Amino acid sequence: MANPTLKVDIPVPASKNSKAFTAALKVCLAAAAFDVPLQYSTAPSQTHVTLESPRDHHKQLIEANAIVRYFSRIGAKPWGRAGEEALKDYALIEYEESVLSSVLEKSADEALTLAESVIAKAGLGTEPPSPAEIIIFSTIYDIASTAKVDTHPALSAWFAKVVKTTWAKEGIEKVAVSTSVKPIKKSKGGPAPVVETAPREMTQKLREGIEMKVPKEGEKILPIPGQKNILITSALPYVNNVPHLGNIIGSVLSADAYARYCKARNHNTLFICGTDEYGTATETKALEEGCTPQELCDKYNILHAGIYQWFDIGFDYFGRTTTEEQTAIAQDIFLNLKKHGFLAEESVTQLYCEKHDGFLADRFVEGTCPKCGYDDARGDQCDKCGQLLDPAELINPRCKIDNHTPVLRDSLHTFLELDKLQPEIEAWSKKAAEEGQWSKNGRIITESWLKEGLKRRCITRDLKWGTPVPLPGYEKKVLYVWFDACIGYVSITANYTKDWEKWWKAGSDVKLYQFMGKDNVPFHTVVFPGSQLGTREGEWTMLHHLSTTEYLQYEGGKFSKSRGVGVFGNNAQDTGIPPSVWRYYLLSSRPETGDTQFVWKDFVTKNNSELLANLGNFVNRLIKFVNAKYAGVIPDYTKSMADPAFLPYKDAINALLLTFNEEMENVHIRAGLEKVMLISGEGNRFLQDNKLDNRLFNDHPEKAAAVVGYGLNLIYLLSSIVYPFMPATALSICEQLNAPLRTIPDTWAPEDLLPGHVIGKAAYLFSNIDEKKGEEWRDKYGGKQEVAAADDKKKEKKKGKKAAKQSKDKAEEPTTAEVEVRPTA
Ligand code: B3M
Ligand code: ZN
Repeated sequence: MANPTLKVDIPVPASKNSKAFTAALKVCLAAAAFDVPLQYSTAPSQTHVTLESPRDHHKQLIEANAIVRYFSRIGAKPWGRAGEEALKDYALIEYEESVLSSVLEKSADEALTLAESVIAKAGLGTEPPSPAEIIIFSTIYDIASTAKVDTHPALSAWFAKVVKTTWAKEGIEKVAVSTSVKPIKKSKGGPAPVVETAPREMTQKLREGIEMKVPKEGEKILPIPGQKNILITSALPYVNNVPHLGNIIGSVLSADAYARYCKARNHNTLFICGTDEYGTATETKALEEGCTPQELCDKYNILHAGIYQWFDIGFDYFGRTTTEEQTAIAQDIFLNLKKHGFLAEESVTQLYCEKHDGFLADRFVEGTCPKCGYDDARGDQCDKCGQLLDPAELINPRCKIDNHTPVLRDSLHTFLELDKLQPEIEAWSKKAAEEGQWSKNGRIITESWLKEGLKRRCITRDLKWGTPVPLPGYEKKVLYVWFDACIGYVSITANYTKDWEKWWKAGSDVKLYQFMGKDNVPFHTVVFPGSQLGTREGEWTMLHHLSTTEYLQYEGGKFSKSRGVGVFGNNAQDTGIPPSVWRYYLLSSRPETGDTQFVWKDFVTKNNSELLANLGNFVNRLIKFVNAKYAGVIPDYTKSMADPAFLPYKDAINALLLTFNEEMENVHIRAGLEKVMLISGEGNRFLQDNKLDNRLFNDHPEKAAAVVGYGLNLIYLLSSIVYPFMPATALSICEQLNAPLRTIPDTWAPEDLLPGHVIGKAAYLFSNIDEKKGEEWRDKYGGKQEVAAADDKKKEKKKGKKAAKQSKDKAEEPTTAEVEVRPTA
């Protein structure tokens, strides 16, 4: 797929040993290495590079290293590594930022020595190069090409090799042209300087007022009183998991499609998310990886952000829960709840391991089952007889961590008295579910909790890694992750803007849309709203629309990291299939009303016979025709415009557009996407029926012009309705039309791209995927299917028994190894 051209402003450095030159070099090299089409302009007054990226709501990047990393993901030749490799590379970049650059300012010799030691160790020399390689090369480019480097063998060998690569030659030439600073060594026989040639006058003639609004540089998105202000959140992913496709469609991707829809309607919209970082699971994983919980979170936060960026998820802000704002806001809510009498304290007896000095979560205790005598029963359940257990019942209990015999110990905990809040929660949720059109499963789960009767819930834990409890005597305790987690939305907003209260304490001026998998529902519809109501601060922004999904299954089974089944985070990018195709597949099989399946065969079919055959074909056919026959200039199409033969198409398109907007306003994303493809189908039908070809062009020029004007305007409409689902595709269409991203109208008429407007060159939106490739990927990511099936059966059986005993807790299977706290009887 063609990448849209990005605009970059390059500083005009005084000399090549200046920061401005290094920054410009980094960007030019990265553009060459990863094949990113750039439109360069010079910015003599600035010392940094400015990149405007229409892919992410015209966000501006001014940090050269950030731009290099960005290009490495979005280029036509991406470096595109994730996981360990990406982290290593990132560490190298950090080294360049924090050590190498500052040493260089003081002493060139010392910098060369440092670079020598780094380069000897770093696994550089990939094709395309890694972001770190480009960054380090640029930083030492000046000294390495002027000073004597023979005394640094690794460095000089590497440097000599890099300057000969095509990307380095191209980038160095480019920087010379763009900054007017002569390159240091002109490699013989290298490509001639790339000069920006304008093949044609790219005249734009557009109807006014159709452009999508974008926030100005550095401007924070804030609610505008009296306007439609939309706050969108997607469930905060646990920091210690690598997300799989099911997680991605379950929250972030669905929320992104809706956020992009709102933005394309010019609604004032803020979309936030971040990683959920506290809890035992993080502590345990950090132990496993031999680092501190904070280090673990830092690492995985980057990993998550990278995966979402690849999927073109356009968060306005992606934060995290381990921040000072989180502590301040969570503690404030906690203290307000206490002040108004909604917290109670109780002593709880739990198993405690004196050896490692900690309370034990149920599954961290093992022992002999009191029911059947099996000697390897877990604290919560016996694997042999299937009985649910209380860990205190185990005979000869032992700590799973160190085999020590735990003792019973009392611990004081705080409980949120949801029972007292029930009438208010019930009244609020009835109204909100109705007004906000909650998804069906969201309503059912909430109703079942309320019907059962709300019980007080323990909101403190004996753990280290969490928000401190602001009460004396709780020094060794923290807030329960699930009390904390939803507050994360608020604190993440507070990290985005100091005016966060405008979003969160705005009462009815803000409509809150929340996206999540169904297992997260009660915390968003009962526990968090209950906490908000209990603070007695009446102005809280509360949940308006709840969008929940069922599960996406993988080839008839479940995703499982440990068994290697399913497509996880970076696997998607390893296939080389662009993000838009993944987004299309996932959104068109979004588990909106029931579980759906990821099936490789369908994936290939949808690409080939829907995207390529329908949308791709329509756009490509017409744009090629206009380039070939009209030199890209839109003819005067107005003369035959009133042709009554055209009317039925316009009516059909407008009828579809109306339902499209209705579906999307109600967050029926799958149905919305279906309408997009139907509208594109109308476009194909229109071209077909009107026989746009050489004959028409020669014999009936007026009609041909009308068909062209009509069709191109329909393509422009399509760019806007495609945008929520496939933003990169929308941008490519706009690039080909030489027009900016536009808003989604209520009704459509062919009057936005005007006669005389010049379109750009045609580029393929999609390409065919060989069916054999699909089979290969299925084999590769399928895991050991037989084992998986057997495993699943076993689990199902267990689950059945468990479910019988605690049916109500089903929606709340603890995902982290929390200490389940029960008050003493
Ligand atoms: N981290 C669970 C999950 O990742 C949890 C969501 C929190 S939302 C505030 O599914
Ligand atoms: Zn122990």
